[in-house]
Amino acid sequence: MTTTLTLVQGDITRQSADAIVNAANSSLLGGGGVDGAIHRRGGPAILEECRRLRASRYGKGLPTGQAVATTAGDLDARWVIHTVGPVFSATEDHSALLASCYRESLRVADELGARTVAFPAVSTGVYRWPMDDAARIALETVRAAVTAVEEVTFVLFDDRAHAAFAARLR
Ligand code: AR6
Repeated sequence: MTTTLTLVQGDITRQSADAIVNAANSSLLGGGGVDGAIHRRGGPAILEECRRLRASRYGKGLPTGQAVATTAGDLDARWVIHTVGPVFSATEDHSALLASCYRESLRVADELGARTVAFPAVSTGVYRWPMDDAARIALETVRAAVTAVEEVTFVLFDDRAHAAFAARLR
């Protein structure tokens, strides 16, 4: 089955989907950007579950490129899938890890039975990945993924991000 790719400009915490992906960090304990917004709007239930994950499976934190699900709290979704993007480096190529974030998030979505998934542009904020290259990796990876997810929506925060993804989607 083919997955429909859709682009939306806006705030991912206002999106309705089975699963909303969070651009988290390894600690799973919150931060700025998308992560801060998700915990603010999603409420304390998400952080509680993240703390439990840190106390059990992910004592050392969630490794870069991997993904794990929690409740979505008060968000209009059933789950938040937390993934940790790589920090951009001009000297080392971490593209495979960024691709892994999308692939692993979809794998977790499949395990959950999620049919609609909303992604932010992972690593393009605090982690400084150039938007155009991040859009290429995101779209190529999701297009190539073998998944039962029916619709992937990229929720891009501003004009520039939306334009970069739109140019790559054509
Ligand atoms: N909805 C959609 N996109 C957003 C939103 C939002 N509400 N807020 C920001 N963006 P970032 P990263 C865009 O920094 O680069 C956190 O502190 C933003 O403009 O959220 O993967 C974590 O805890 C950018 O294009 O994630 C980690 O420590 C994109 O989302 C670290 O930042 C990703 O920006 C992760 O950095």
